[in-house]
Amino acid sequence: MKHAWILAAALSAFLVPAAHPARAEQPAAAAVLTTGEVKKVDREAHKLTIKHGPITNLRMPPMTMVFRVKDPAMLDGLSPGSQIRFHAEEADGGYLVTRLLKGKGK
Ligand SMILES: [Cu+2]
Repeated sequence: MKHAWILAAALSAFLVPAAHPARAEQPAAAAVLTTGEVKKVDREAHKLTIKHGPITNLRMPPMTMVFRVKDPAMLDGLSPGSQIRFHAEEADGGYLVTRLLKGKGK
């Protein structure tokens, strides 16, 4: 009986810290925002050309490239020269902006 209690205590001490990092990493990756400047807005094709900074979650260096946007409403109020922060993911052999905020941030 005493042995079972010690085993349970040892197990819970081992499991609790191990569960922690996995829980913390998930939302962090989706929250990565990259700064960029809009170069071109294509409302018909739902595409944006962005001169972007390093995209850590995609391991991509700074460059100017075309992204598709998840929601065409993301293009509202954007024009060449707009400063944005965005999150992009790899999708369908291209890159998709899944979140977009206007402005440079702080
Ligand atoms: Cu790029």
